[in-house]
Amino acid sequence: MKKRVFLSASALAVMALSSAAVLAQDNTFKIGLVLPMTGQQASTGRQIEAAAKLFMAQNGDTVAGKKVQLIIKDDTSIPDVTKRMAQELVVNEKVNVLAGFGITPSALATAPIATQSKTPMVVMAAATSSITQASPYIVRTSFTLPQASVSMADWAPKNGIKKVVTLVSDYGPGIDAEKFFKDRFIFNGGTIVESLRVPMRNPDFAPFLQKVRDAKPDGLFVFVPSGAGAAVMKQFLERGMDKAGIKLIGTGDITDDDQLNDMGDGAIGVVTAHHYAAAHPSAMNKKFVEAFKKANKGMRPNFMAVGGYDGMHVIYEALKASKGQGGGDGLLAAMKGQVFESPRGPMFIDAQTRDVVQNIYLRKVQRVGGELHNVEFDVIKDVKDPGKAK
Ligand code: VNL
Repeated sequence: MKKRVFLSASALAVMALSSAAVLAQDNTFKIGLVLPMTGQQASTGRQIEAAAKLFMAQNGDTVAGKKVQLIIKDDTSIPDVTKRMAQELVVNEKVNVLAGFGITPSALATAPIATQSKTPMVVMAAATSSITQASPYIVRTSFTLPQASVSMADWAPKNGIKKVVTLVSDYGPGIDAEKFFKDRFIFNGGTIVESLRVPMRNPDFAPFLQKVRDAKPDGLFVFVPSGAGAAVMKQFLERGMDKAGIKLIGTGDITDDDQLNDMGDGAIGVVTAHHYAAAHPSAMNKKFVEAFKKANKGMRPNFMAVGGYDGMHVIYEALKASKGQGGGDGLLAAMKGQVFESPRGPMFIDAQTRDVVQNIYLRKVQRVGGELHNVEFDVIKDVKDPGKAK
């Protein structure tokens, strides 16, 4: 009799303990942020991490009664590593959301994990059009290369740039940039003289730029991933290509706000199309840039940072709306169709495509208050990903 009482008491104690553990578990909301923190794409990881932390500092870490926990993993931008880390985050950490993804191959490698585990996957950086089609659990807060490239292909021929050589990084986003720029530019009466592709890892731009010089186009359209723009700019200027009358144009990845200020006066006048500039003149963006710089020893936010900041916004709002009910599917449903003001301007997550609809700005590099900036001079409003129409 005594023994039985003892047993049930201890059984009760075990039950109480385990339900306390369950409660603790239920009360945390885990975001697994997989980013390239080292290696060639480290600036992307650094920008997104800083932005995610700023968002949490500004909005608190308790949402819908849950304690939000950010778990950051460095995938060194190797897709197999990204996938393994995402798997560990889902299986061991039981994360509620996967987020980050610096490059397209990393996002594509992880898509099956999101699908199998029904975990929403917020792509904050990678920008190849097809990514959102790789899993119904993917939501994107960055941009797509077709959005920026088509806008550039409409601007260039109206501004005296009729013969163009394209130069892109030889992988997903570069191939999107080349194709969507080319098709629209030709449709608008322009001529593509040559299309060059450079390796994604450790590119040497010199031999390619020599070819461009010899081809004497009106313009050179470039896409390289964030972090590689400064090298292109340096070699373009060293070869005197600007003086030879070749206009450098591209997506905003080449005049990345993370590097632009160190590119020198040679960058002045370069026109690009993109969704975010640190110089975007809105009250919200001014506050964002100021707070970001203050929290990060003067570092200027770039388009990667805004993708991370808005990704956190989408996650927080989804958690509030679903009140943490309904698991991954509940969260995903609450991410679709969100409309809000971002530091970049108005932003909308298309419920059908789960992709971002946003303004694309035409910007020209200018010196403003002693710093080089992408200064917006025109806007194409509410651009859907042109890649989805196909
Ligand atoms: C990608 C696209 C990566 C644009 C980038 O920088 C970028 C990508 C790291 O999809 O891989 O600027």
